[in-house]
Amino acid sequence: MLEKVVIANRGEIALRILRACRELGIRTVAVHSTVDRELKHVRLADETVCIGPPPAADSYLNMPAIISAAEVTDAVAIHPGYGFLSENADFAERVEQSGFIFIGPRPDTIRLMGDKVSAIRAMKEAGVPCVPGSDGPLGDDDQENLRIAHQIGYPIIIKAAGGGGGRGMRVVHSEAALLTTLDLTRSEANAAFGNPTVYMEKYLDHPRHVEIQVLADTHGHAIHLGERDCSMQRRHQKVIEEAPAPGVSTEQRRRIGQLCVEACQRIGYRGAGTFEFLYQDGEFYFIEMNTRVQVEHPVTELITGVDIVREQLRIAAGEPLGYRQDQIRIHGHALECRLNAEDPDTFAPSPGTITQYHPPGGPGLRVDSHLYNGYRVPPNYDSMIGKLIAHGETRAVAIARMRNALAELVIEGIKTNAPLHRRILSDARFIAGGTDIHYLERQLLEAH
Ligand code: MV4
Repeated sequence: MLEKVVIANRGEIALRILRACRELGIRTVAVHSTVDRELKHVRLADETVCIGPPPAADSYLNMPAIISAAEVTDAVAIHPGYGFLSENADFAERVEQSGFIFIGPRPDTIRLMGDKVSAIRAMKEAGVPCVPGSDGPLGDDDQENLRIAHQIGYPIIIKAAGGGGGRGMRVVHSEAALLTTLDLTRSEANAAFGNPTVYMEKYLDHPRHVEIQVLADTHGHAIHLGERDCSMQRRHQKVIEEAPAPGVSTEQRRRIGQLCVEACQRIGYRGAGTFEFLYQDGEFYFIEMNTRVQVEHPVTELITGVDIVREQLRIAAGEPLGYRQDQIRIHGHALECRLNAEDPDTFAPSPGTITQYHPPGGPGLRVDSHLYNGYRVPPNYDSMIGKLIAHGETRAVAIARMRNALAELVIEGIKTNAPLHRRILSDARFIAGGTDIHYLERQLLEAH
């Protein structure tokens, strides 16, 4: 097994990685900014290295500082978590060139998936269903672009190859608006990502966001762990995730999961990954691939019993996957509520000191959080302060357990979005299941 791992992240995911390392007997190095000395995982780590001042650009995004921390502590590997440098191909490359193991896919795979045009091309070639579209980047021939859009049929969506996660896209409803919107999206993409490349897809107007979790080892084995539904979102920030996705049949899961597994084998994927799909009218359409562990990985862990972070560490150590596909079964249903330090009405960040913290408990409940009484939530980073994850034999049981958990939860000293979660968990259409990506913003928040 790996002897010592640098945890190049903070907050709940750093604690999650630390726990997985401990279970495997791996020593841990917590790297942290000056404002993060009091983080729970920093207190628990075997060694700590301060890597810079609070701004992420000077600490958690500072590649030389993180690699130096691995060098001075004699670590063998670096776990990037999610966000920060987790999907930065140049970082993965520098980690490997410095003689360390990057806990994630090969740098070339990260680069392939970072460019959305090359990601879609690779998946299409592997037989994964994609959204009808331009089949590559758009050129600068106006007539040709009008022809492509006409053939796809309006409405269409223009997306930046360098974008992803909702950045750099625009919907076009008619021919009259196509060329100016194309120009605008191109120049915005160039300014934001240093890459003016754009492509076109049919715009799906009421999809759900359904993603498939995969694991692949360095011996050519890959498995999928079923899907998650992440449709409950606001401004591209997921709020609640669940698994399995309401209405997806066992046979449909087997089919789309197998296509993702075959794609992993074809591209020599390594580690944990997520295939993001739009799911509309019973069909899956690939849009992007995430090459990191995701915030919402626990719902998959609860319904499959597979420890995804442990598998990431085992794969990085060169061990074969601990499971064959026929050993993966879906048990019951799981929900995750992301807890943010924010105003539940205005969504403004609400950093500050936690004066009272009483986490919920009971059967089928998991709390992934670095909070404790007296912890100060700094204003410098993402506002997520933890996750409540509920599991039950059925979706109704998981919902009942989550409602109990939200009723028990006490966090004082800062505002949190717990009241928003309580509202969603008692909404009739959420309870019915299968609401689309627009439901929270267009129905639930509007009506309020
Ligand atoms: C789309 C789409 C509709 N049609 N593509 C936004 C995030 C990025 N990952 C892809 N996104 C979308 N792509 C086509 N062809 C609608 C969205 C979209 C969305 C997707 C997933 C989750 C939330 C979303 C919110 C708004 C738009």
